[in-house]
Amino acid sequence: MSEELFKKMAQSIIDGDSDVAVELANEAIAAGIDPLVAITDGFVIGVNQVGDAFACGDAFLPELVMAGEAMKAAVTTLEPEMARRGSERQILGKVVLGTVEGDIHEIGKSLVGTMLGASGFQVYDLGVDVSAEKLIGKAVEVGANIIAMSALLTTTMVKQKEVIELLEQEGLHNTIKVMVGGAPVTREWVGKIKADGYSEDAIGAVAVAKSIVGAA
Ligand code: B1M
Repeated sequence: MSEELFKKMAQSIIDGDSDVAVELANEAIAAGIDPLVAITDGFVIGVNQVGDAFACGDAFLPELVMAGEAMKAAVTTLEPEMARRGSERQILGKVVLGTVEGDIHEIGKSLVGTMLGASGFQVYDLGVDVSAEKLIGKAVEVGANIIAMSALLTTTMVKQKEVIELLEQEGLHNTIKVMVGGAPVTREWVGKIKADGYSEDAIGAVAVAKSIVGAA
């Protein structure tokens, strides 16, 4: 039964149909399906398909925009349930989160924020297109343990490097650690820019954040 639902979820994103995507997300909650599984086995399959079609010229920007909107609507519907399921309530650390400057992809970043929040981190989500100065300024203001940055474009990944360089220049990298992620980010890149943690997905991001604050 879930398989059928997951297929419909993927199709709702391919169709760019936000109403159907929200309906299916609510159906998953009512059926007791883990919201993260609904995202990864259902909705993400559709958004990846649209992304691949866009990359090879079989889909165009309007389709990408509509798929993104439907994806966002589905994830926003599932987020409260994800947060509700988070069992750990003790504050493990403070995380300042954002998508890097020049980059407006927000869905994966928000998912990482929700998972971190549900796992006991206090998350300050600064949104998308966030400059190095804003990320570092907020981290200093709230006494954050971690700056977490998402980048979805090969052209904006370099901003992750700039944040780390600025932290080092200001002598703050010892106290504020950096986690990075996003589709184009690789382990090789993480090593090159001297980030303190990297994960491929939102679940892994929780484990990485815990290990950074010594709560693993
Ligand atoms: Co854009 N886009 N997009 N897009 N878009 C990509 C990323 C692309 C790969 C599509 C493609 O060509 N195949 C391509 C990038 C190519 C490249 O540089 N390598 C691309 C492009 C080219 C563009 C534009 C330049 C298009 C244009 O205007 N010509 C433009 C750029 C705008 C900008 O940012 N300045 C653009 C715009 C958009 C929309 C606005 C239309 C829309 C975003 C809507 C929104 O976010 N509200 C959009 C979408 C939807 C996509 C795809 C299809 C889907 C992204 C997504 O939401 N995935 C994407 C193709 C793809 O990824 N398959 C694509 C679902 C999400 C759950 O996954 O974000 O990867 P993801 O997050 C994952 C992991 O990466 C990880 O965990 C998450 C959950 O598992 N993760 C972290 C993410 N951040 C993390 C941080 C961590 C740890 C893990 O620690 C800190």
